[in-house]
Amino acid sequence: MKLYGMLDSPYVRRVAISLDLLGVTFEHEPLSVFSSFDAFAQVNPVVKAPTLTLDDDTVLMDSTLIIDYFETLSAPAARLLPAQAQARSVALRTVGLGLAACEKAVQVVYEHNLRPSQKLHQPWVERITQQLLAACHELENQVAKAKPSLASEPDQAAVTTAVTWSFIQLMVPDVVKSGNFPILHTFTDELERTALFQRYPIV
Ligand SMILES: N[C@@H](CCC(=O)N[C@@H](CS)C(=O)NCC(=O)O)C(=O)O
Repeated sequence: MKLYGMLDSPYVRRVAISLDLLGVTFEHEPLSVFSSFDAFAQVNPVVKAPTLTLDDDTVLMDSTLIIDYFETLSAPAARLLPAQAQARSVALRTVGLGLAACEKAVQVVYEHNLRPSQKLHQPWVERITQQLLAACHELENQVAKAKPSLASEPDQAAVTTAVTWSFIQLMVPDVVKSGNFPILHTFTDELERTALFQRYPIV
């Protein structure tokens, strides 16, 4: 089983950390969807990171779907999302906010790094920046209220929150200022110090 994609992708990183937590053994191939487009296309013609190839050569993509597959294979007690409906809705809201924040941060990065500056569409930049900041504020409030598990075995809400925040601070620290999000900062700092997170460094 092989996980393709760079760990500076929050989607790849949340899969790697989740699989580790679930006790799944996998190989990691840090292939870039940009600098190794052709090599990536040999594995998955859609060129999306993360891509995960199963032992029977099935090619999976999309972090949530990959994690879902391995959650299904795991014993209920080992799963990273709670089974109980109310606790699950809280965790899913946290994960949803994290993923939305990642998506908007990726759009901001692509807008500035991939599009020629004379073709930048300012109203779109403003829209995605507003959405990114809204997702971060909602996530800050959500983590304050819901306190995803920070124990030695973090849950999916905790993993996605910390991976999201580290990615945002790496890629768009001038847009999302750390000082305005003290809870996310402290929460992530704690998880980034763990051996688990350090096995999958963002850079
Ligand atoms: N919803 C997807 C998003 C994955 C995604 O957009 N990954 C980026 C890398 S961070 C990618 O593949 N970019 C190349 C592209 O979209 O063409 C997931 O959760 O896996």
